[in-house]
This record gives sequence, C-alpha cells and structure tokens, in this order.
Amino acid sequence: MNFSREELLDMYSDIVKSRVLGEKIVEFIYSGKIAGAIHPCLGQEAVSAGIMTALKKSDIKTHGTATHRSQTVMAHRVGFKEFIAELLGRRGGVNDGVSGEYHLNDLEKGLLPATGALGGAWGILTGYAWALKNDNKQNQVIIAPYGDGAISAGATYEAMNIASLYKLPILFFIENNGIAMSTPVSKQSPLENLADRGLAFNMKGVTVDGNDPIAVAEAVLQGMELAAKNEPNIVEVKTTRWEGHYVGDQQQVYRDVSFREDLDSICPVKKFEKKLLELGYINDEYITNVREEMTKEIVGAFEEGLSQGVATREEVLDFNRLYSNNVGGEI
Ligand SMILES: Cc1ncc(C[n+]2csc(CCOP(=O)(O)OP(=O)(O)O)c2C)c(N)n1
Repeated sequence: MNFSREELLDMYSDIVKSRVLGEKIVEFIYSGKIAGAIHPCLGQEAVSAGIMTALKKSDIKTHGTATHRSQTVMAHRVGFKEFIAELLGRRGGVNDGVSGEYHLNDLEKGLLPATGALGGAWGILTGYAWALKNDNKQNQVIIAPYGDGAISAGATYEAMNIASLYKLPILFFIENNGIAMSTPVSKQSPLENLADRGLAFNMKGVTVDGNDPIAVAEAVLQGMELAAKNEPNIVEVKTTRWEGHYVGDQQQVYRDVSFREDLDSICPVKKFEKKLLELGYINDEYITNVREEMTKEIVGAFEEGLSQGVATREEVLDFNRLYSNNVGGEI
C-alpha cells in the first residue's frame, strides 16, 4: 500500500503529537492537575499514529473504543481540546468533565464507551457489530482494541466465536506491549503471535511491527476492508511499554528495565524520523518545528481546559448521565 508524501508527513505529526500528549499527561499528573490513574502511552506512539492514519485514509466509517494506552486515538476521535478538558475534569470536556479518561465517549464521533472490567468490551462491541449488520449499515465497521492481557479474559473467546459464526463487521485489534500490569505475555500465553488465536475461530489474523506506523496503518486498513465485507479478523501489533503500568508504578520491582538504558534504539518516533530523513522528506529544522507546533497545540489545550469550570457534585452524581434512559424516562 502506498502512502503519499503528505500522508507520511501527517503520520509524522501524529506520532509526535502522541509522544507530546503522553509526556504532558505524565507532567500534569505529577503536578496534581489530572486526578486518577492514567496509563502512559510512551513507547507505543506508532500504534496510535497508525490507527489515526487508517481512520483518515479510509472511507469506511468506524466506531470503536481505544485501549487505555491509546489516548491519542481517543483525542483524535473526539477532538484534542475536548479530550484534554475531560482529563482535567472540566466543563469543556467531551462529557462535561464527568467521565474521565477511559470511559469518555461520543457516539456521534464513533468513540464508544469502554468498560473498566477488561475482557468484557469485546462482547459488547461484537453486539454493536451485530447491530450494524442487522440494520444493514453498509461500509461501517467496529474496531475492538485490547491489550495482550485483556484478550486472555474468557469473554473475548466468546466474542470472537460469535463474530466469526455470524460474519460480523468487526476488527479485533490487539495492542501487544509485551506485558499486562506485571505479567509478561510469555507467562500468560503459549503463542508467539496472539493473532493466531483467530485460527480457532476460522478468522484471519496478522501480526505486524507496532513500532512502525506504516505497518500499523496498512494492517488496520486491510483489517477494516475485510471487516466491511463481513469478514471479522484480528490485527496484532507488537510494541513495548516503556513506563510502569500507570503513572507512578515502580515497574523495576517486577520487570527487568535495562532496555530503558538505550530508549533511542527502540524509539518509534526516532525510527520513523530516520525513515523520513532518508527519504529526504524532513530535515532537522522540520523535526524541531513539528515538535514545537505539537507542543503548542497540546499545551494550549491544557491551558484552555484549566481555564474552565468543573462540574458540580450533583452533575457528577447524576444517574441519568451514568445510565442510559433511552428505554424511557428518568432513572
Ligand atoms: C477483569 C479485570 N481484571 C483486572 C483488571 C485490572 N487491570 C487493569 S489494566 C490491566 C492490565 C491489562 O493489560 P493489557 O491488556 O496487556 O494492557 P496494557 O495495560 O498492557 O496496555 C489489569 C490487569 C481489570 N481492569 N479488569
């Protein structure tokens, strides 16, 4: 698959944006401006950039969640200002600051709500895919992402089985960063490639380099096309979690962190920069400018968010925000 120069440069902006967003989230947590546990995306930016490229390039409409490490994908779907204001618990947030990071959603913009209990969402998302098929919605698919740990929950097997049996328009996306909290993949699965789990359900699966945004974008685009033809399938991307499970987690207690001594050698941003430098598409000045531009945009969004008010206690505890009342009336 070919990506134009403009598309590759846009992909570069997205990978840098993801890095800056990750760094700023960590900074704002430590300064006490963001409350709650957030799972840093540092080291996994190529995954978000690849997904964003696929969403922009394809004319297939997608609905889905994002993993708790793909904050940039959530922000891309709902708007960076709205996402950041939500992180800060402010009124301009996508859910008026009452839902926080992982559960924020905007159904119109295709960001479905994620469940805190990992594993269950693939069942729910398979239900969404079933609804798309039932309602004869053409050219629309569900993207169901999870980490390597979450996909070992039993409900994910039922979801894959039903999706395959009923030929549903869904792409199961596995963001394999090698570790689930403190459990490495090798201690929870006998498989080399988790996409091979699809074999049990007669479903196609591919595994690609999750540190290469082009490989991720290509795999997602192909997966979306298959899903749009009612061929559910799996895309697994392999990457590395650089930080602890959440900001503040002392990962050296349970994990060999010697890889951190030379992060540049595994850095997806640097790797992609090298490629674009070789192609002659960017130079050092371009790199500096993009970093500055992305920092300005992200920091600007944080400042704007901080200037807004916060929801009242009553609004936060409003059950009609927490539960759907589509079936009729107030709860
Ligand atoms: C059913 C359930 N069990 C445990 C947890 C606690 N938990 C939150 S994130 C996480 C690790 C998930 O690992 P993975 O799916 O590999 O994603 P990663 O954090 O590595 O991106 C766990 C165990 C949970 N949220 N739900």
